[in-house]
Amino acid sequence: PQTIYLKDYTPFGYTVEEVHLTFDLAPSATRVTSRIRFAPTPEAVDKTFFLHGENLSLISAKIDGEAVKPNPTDQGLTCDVPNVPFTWEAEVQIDPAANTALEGLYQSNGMYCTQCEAEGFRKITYYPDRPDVMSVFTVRINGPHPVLLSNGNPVASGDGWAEWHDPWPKPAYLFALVAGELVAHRDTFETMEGRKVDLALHVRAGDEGKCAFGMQALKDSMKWDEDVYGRAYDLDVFNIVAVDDFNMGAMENKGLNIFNASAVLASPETSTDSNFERIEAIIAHEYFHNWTGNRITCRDWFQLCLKEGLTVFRDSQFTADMRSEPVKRISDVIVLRAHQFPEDQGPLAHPVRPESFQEINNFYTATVYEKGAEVIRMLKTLVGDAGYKTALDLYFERHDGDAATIEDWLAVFEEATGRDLTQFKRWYSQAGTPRVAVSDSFEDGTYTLSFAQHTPPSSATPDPQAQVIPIAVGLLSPDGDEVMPTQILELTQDSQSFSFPGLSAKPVPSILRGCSAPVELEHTPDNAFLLAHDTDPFNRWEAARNLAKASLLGTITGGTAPDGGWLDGVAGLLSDDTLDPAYRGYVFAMPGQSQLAADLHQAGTTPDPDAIWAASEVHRKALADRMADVLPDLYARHQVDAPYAPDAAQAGQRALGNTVLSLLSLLDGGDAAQAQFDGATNMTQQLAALAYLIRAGRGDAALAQFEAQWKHDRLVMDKWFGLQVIEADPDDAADTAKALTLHPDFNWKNPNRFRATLGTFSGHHAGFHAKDGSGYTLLADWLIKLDPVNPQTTARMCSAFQTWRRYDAIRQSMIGKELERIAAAPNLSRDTTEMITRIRE
Ligand code: B3K
Ligand code: ZN
Repeated sequence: PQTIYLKDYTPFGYTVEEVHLTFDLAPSATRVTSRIRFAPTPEAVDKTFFLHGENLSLISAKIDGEAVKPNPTDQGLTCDVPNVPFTWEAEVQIDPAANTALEGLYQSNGMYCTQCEAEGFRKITYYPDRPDVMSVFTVRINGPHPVLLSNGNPVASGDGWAEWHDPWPKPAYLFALVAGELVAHRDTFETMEGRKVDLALHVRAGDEGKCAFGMQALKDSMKWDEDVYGRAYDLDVFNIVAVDDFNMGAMENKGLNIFNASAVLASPETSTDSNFERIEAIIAHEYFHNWTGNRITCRDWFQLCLKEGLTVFRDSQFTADMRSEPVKRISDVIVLRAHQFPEDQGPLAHPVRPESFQEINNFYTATVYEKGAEVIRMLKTLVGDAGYKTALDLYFERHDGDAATIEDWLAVFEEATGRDLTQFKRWYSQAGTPRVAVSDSFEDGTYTLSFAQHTPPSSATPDPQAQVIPIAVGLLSPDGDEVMPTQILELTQDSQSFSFPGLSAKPVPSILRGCSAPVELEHTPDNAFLLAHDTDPFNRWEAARNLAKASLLGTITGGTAPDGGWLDGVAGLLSDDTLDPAYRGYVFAMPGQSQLAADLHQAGTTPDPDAIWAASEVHRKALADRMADVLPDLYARHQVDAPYAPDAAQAGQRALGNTVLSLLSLLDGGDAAQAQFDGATNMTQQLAALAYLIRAGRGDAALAQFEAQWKHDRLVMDKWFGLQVIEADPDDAADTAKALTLHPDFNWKNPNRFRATLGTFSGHHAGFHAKDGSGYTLLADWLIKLDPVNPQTTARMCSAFQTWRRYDAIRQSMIGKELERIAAAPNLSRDTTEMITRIRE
């Protein structure tokens, strides 16, 4: 496959003045007619008229009404064209029914929908399918479907047809079309500019009862973007469509967002509190793209973080405002460490702005999204809230309507704040997680903190240079009072010291408060002290986590018993009713098993997945024993009597209640869990209870009952598939997953069901890494089977193997063989080929 480089960027030699598309829908023979007005750019260096096109049958092509014969190339066509503005017309035929890759125009349960980002529009018609080509689209859809939707505003419609016009110039990746038998949940919103917007959520009949929450989340997002960023919506309608078959969460097509049903449909009976929170965040994310992504888009796909990092940052601010800021920060950092750090520290490492790729779909990564958001968070910390606001206003003012770059983004910050961001830009160009070593001293009333930064070299960044690292630090006196509130120290050198005079005793530092930078600290803080006294909720949680980690690592490597300091500290916090229940739930949560494997590897020890599993179990049990007396009361006090609401307050109660129930279940053999299962009136209670029953070895009856109750509901059945896998014992996990793939409802072509089963399995650390290699073989078998059908979902799941070099020689050799077997599969997709090649490097 061909490698594309950032340095090779050249503009297209033509502008597209307008685009008219007509769709005559038919499952296996849809006709797409395009009429596109092109004008050569006088200053263009490259005058080649090249249009992308993939899997298209060209029926006819004309220029200014005259038939032409274009020259096919392997990725599209070229054609001789006049050196003045001209009209290109083409008719192509495509086969949506055969499109299992779910990219371009495809069918999902009889309904037509599209997914064009990143390069799917070329599967719909011939077009310069690149984000820097922006144009105004008018679309006519002919088809016997009650609902016919495209981008922009409705122009006119009749029986069997509809016409849409989108006045905002957009790149082709934001094109969307939906046709089908759908029912609408409607509402309206009035913008701060006084524009009345008709909102609709289109779903399959039967799902009407799952729309209200998503609609509210949309209205909250629209209001929030006005209040916080001053950005109003800009069309007469905003449509959201839920589809069952979708490769990711959702897509921000202009005026017509398309959502994986799992990312929008919610009801108390079928969705957990975490589902509700995730749905709210994804609706916000896609809505926020209207300004950060659509009005200002990316010049080329290397700039993906320009829209994704910023939009993730914006949706995290939104969630923090809607719910709890510290809890949101903690959960974001858990995700960052679990997904982005391993990527940044393994063979898939790449900068936030990559410099080359073979298949761009492989770069919708935790690095581009989550580290991309962290970089913006640091930028805001460094320039301050006011500086950030001025810079963002300038960004919107200057670049509205543009296809922009990271250089453009940083330039507005430099101009708005006067700050030189030359060194800061390394966050966009260097791969790897910086490591920061900390030491300190105290003399004559002056406390000195010294930092040394070091980023391990990688093939993506062989020679990393010092980064600008904002380190939020507070100081506590030995008796636990805060003697210095949070200050931001800017670490810019390889090593650097900061002094704090005028102290009467050596203070206890609280470092990297709020996780102020995506780095790893090399530092042994006084965790028990910080757990008791830190004023920063993030670092207090971090202290509990550090204690748990040290205790677990002690058990894994030295067989020591769970640390009494950790047990006391956590038990104390769990019972402290002055603290937010959701926060307490997080304080209890222990580091994940693959996180422990990463820590062991970092410390130079080969991780043993079975030992990690066993130590985690021992710790859970020790905590349950330690708290045995208080658990029943704690459980009773965190039951919600009020009618179900998916808000943060109730969700926090249930989260803590369920945490307590998980401990109780280790002591009562699952009786309390059975009672909760039997009496559950919402999915949060039902699913948690089911999990603990499975763990207690008495899940069979409940699983059967759950299946009978929810057979008709795909999204709930995804949970049923996933839960059995994730709650299986390590030696059963592969067999459980395998047995589920034989279940009549295992539709492997549906990405949600495939991920619920095989994706969940690859996240079962000890099960996936079972000694006999059965887990590796199972996953490889299924990836080989899925690749010809759906390359994108296959390629994404290959990352389960990215940490393979951490493990022992026998496991490495077993994984190596599976990777080789995947690589050797005939006609392996470009997507999977690139992933496997990079992982094997
Ligand atoms: N922009 C889309 C992701 C498209 C992924 C293409 N493989 C969703 C989002 O980030 O909002
Ligand atoms: Zn996005």
